Amino acid sequence: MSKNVVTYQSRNRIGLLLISNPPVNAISPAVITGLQEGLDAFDADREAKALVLYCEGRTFVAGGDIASFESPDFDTRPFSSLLTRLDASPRPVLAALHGTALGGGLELAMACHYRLAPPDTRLGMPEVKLGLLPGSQGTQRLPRLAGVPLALDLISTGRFIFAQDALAGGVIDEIGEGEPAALGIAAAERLIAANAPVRRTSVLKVNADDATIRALAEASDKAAKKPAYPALASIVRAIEAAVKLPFHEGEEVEAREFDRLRLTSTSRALRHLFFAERAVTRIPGMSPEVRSREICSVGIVGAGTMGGGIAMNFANAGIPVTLVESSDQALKRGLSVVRKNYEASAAKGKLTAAQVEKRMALLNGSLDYTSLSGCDLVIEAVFENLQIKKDVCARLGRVCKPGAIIATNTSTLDVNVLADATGRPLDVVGLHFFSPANVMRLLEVVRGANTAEDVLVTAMQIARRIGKVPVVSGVCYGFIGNRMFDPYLREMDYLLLEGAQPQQIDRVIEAFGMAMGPCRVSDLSGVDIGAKVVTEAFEAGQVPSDPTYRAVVRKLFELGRHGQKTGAGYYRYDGRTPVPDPAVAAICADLACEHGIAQRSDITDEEIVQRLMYPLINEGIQILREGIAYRPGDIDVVWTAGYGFPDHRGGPMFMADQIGLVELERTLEHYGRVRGNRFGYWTPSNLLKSLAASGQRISAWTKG
Ligand code: 3H9
Repeated sequence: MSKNVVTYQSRNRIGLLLISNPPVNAISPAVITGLQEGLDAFDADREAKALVLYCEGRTFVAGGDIASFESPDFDTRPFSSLLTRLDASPRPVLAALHGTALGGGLELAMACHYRLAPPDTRLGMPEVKLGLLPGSQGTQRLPRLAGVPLALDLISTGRFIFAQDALAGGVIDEIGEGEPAALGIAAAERLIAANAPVRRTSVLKVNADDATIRALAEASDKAAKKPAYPALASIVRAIEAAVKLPFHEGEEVEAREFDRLRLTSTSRALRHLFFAERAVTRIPGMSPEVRSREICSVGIVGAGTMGGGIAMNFANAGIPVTLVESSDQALKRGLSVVRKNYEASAAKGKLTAAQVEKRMALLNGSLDYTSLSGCDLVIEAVFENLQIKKDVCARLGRVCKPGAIIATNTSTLDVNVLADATGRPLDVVGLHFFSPANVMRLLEVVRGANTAEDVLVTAMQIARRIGKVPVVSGVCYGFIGNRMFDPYLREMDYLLLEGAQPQQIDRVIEAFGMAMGPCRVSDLSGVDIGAKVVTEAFEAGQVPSDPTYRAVVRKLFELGRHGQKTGAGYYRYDGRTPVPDPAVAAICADLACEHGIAQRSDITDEEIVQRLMYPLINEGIQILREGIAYRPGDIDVVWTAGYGFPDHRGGPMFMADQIGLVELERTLEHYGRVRGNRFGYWTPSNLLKSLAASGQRISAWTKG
């Protein structure tokens, strides 16, 4: 048997087939071979009256091995044939699940005749999140067991359900407590005693009632609205085949759809992000011996929108938080906003009233810094001003206990300067939360020049504990995300000066796939905030002395058009609805005239995408070169988890390879020629040039 990833043994007339393929028992070629050999052994074992299939370790099979999908000759058919063989077994086969049974794992379980699981087992078909559909009979078996509406729901959303819901939906047969082997053996003994028959999913008929027809029509409509995710339409076609065709013909439809989807850029992009999100916590050069510090309590300075949102993350994870404010009024206001947020979740049925109270009880307000002296981690989330933050950091340096971690939530200031202000820079790290901090998944963990290794490791672990996707950034202006955002916004303003309309730019960028166009984003986050950042960057010499740089945002601010909050910015607002405003075109025309910029009417959709995206990508490549980000995938995670970048494009670095580095360099140089390059905006990064020249890909790049 191959490498013992699968073993067969017989005990008291029951065959036991065990999969041991850590970490998640994914189906690899070795597992398939092992299962085939295990079934051979069961076939030869005439004493055995039933077979129990189960897994070692933390979970049942969590799916096909995603890495193997990259192989040019990957094929689902060997695994499907194995499932056909299991289904056809003349003696009962039981799957004893635990942990998670996902994708190919659930397909394996459904090919068995009986399925049992402890109550905390989670089941699902998450292939759609990889731009795929279940490729080994899942689209044919699940509708037969659970009906089309539930099967469509699970397969097209990829959501997981607990064992109780799986039992109610007909996906499993029994819930039991205990180790998988013991659970399976006990159930097998009962079946043998009752002389229970085999039950083949493949022979079940799919219920083609009105609910089925309605569910298929609705799923088809939804799929048509999301052409960037072709798996949705494939899923409908495969489930329709389950309704209309015999099992094996439906299986062929499914296999063809899987083969096609596997090669799409959407699936490649989503698979890339799956591994990139898991790679982010690996810190190059960090010894596995480095132990994290224990975090049992957290302090937060500042109970404003940011501080309150940050506090919610920790309360949600059951960690007590001390919130410090400078006035009783600010503290009360902050805590009442948090309560309102929780109550809004309760009103939507996402939390019970008891959970709201439990979380609120974990939040303690104080006006006194000394109440932070017992906290293991203290995060400052005060106003973004260097002197204010330095003062707060200095106080924290004095008041926090030895070994406590001090974190700054700055988005633009120098973490090294703030670290020095504490007098104990080893204990300091940047934790850049994104707004709304209780919702956004991304957390930039900023590693200062002196951040201790165990502080960094602890920051990454605590981030995971509160459900964030942490990405390490070095210290630079704007860190990874905002530094790349800068050229994107810069070109937005230039295009407006050149005659593009906000609604045109937003339409094109939203069609590209960004969650929201840059003009709407600017209005939502506040033109005043944007203008302040630009003005400060000018004063600090962080941007070139270009008088036209972000001239539009500065002008709108000057005119009191601060965005949605003042009813006007890049748009005029009818409530929260942006309405195109001719006044903006007039403001831009005046500005263009003032700066001697010729307006034109030939700005194409393609130019908008290239002007906004290509300099952003170029900046990302430069960030890699400088070592601010460890890996190209880290940048992709920052943008997809924090900036609404379309996941089906895999992130800016993945996209660079899709464009082609030679083409990217050529296009940057083209705009440098036609738009002028006095300030170096269009100069390709040296790393881009060298990779393009040597025919390499950016996503395969590692710092040498
Ligand atoms: C499929 O099944 C297609 C079939 O229909 C047809 C073909 C047979 N493959 O997430 P974690 C690794 S498509 C390869 O950090 P957790 C992961 O990279 C598949 N590797 O742990 C990580 O490695 P590392 C459908 C996998 O406890 C380690 O395991 N199934 C796979 O937070 C731990 O992962 C899915 O899409 C895999 N399938 O969460 C399920 N899964 O330590 C995807 C995990 O080197 N997996 N790894 O970074 C998950 O949702 C979560 O991993 C799971 C555990 C919930 C299982």
